[in-house]
Amino acid sequence: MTTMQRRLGDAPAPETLDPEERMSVDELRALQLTRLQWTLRHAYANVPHYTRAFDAHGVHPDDCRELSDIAKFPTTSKADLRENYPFGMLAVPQDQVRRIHASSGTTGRPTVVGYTEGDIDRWAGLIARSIRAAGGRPGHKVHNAYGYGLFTGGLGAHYGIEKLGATAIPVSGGMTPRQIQLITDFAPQVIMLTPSYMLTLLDEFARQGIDPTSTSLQVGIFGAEPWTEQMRSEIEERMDMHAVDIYGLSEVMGPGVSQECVETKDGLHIWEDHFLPEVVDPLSVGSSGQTPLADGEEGELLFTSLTKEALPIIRYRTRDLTTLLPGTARPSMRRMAKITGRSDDMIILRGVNLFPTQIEEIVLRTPGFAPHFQLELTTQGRMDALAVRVEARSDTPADRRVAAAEELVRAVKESIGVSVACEVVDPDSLERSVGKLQRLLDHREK
Ligand code: DLL
Repeated sequence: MTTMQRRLGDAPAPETLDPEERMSVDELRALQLTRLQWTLRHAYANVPHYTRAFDAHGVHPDDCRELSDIAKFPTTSKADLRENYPFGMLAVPQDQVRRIHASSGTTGRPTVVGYTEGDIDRWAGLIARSIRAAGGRPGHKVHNAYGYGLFTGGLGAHYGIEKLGATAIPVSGGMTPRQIQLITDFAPQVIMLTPSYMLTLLDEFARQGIDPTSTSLQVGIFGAEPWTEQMRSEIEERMDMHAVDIYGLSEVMGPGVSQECVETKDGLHIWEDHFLPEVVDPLSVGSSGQTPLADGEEGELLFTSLTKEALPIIRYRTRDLTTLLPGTARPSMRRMAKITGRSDDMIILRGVNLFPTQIEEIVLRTPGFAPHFQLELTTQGRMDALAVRVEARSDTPADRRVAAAEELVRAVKESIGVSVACEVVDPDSLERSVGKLQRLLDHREK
């Protein structure tokens, strides 16, 4: 089959892949080691924070002789970036920094990241690789509804769309009615946005009386927040398009650290030529002698950048929980399973650990429920209580609402092992997302 005959949803022709995507495991590991040794030396020589942290830990870049030596080095956390606010983590003079991004900073100082010209070029290359893995091709039109600005989603995706040789439609988030008009009029093949904002767009299609399966869209590239297999089915069926996962975080680069391949949809291939992943027991991090977990065990994901000039990052604690798996569609690059959640988002309810994604799975498989729900934690007596507030679909009769609520409570008890309350609310009554959705309301007495 020639490249031209390939449909969206097929694997890209092997000759269109980057050479690194086709490396053998041995070639890739050798490249990683050279790049890791460079990164450690670069960080130690140019960032006072790393000089101090390595010295305090009794390690030196020369101690890295093989990839597993990474475990000897100290981890880096969001707090380290905050303490060095705004530019203390930069490893190059400011006049070499071409762009700044920052996290929203809702819980304190924002974390600031910087990029050299080379960093921006490599980032664009990884987004282009990610879109190609998702099924996008040169010549396609890509509707980019990730927010533009300090958030890495919009501009990060934008430069990669152009680098692929596709056409960027830089819509950003918001102005929802107009998003539908632009999709209808410009006829893009690919859309990039958060999964929760896709649900908002689906509501808007219905409001405008447009059948969402009638659009030109064939692939959606969803990330920036956790989403489940059940959500994939919901979106794929209602939009009649492929839905694949893209992952990344500003401290490590932005979107495009890992990407799911459309032909397998079996987790995200980590672009290991640029990032070295580890999964560790979240409770052991920081203690002495802590070692990475074996591939296949769930824990906290850490990343070390291998090519970043402006902001090299060593063993960054993402707080995201996942499992490392062997490569499939790109055999030498390991995959990460879909993120279960952030350790910060874990709810400990009367001693039982629970993630919002577990509730999402149950909501979406319960007939009568729309995919819109909210979680509210309160204090009742001296105990924490969790209420799941979920919207009924517009065609759900009243008696089905009651039965659906009972089913959800039973399913949560059976699969997670804890009692929750369920309140079914009218269609369109919960707040909608335009970007990352905050599902959890914490109203516990402090
Ligand atoms: O969310 C970068 C991004 C933009 C990724 C667009 C994908 C698409 P931050 O704002 O720094 O960066 O937030 C990073 O978002 O640590 C995860 O907790 C979460 N996250 C990102 N992608 C996924 C995903 C961007 N595919 C934080 N699945 C990360 C689950 C994700 N969580």
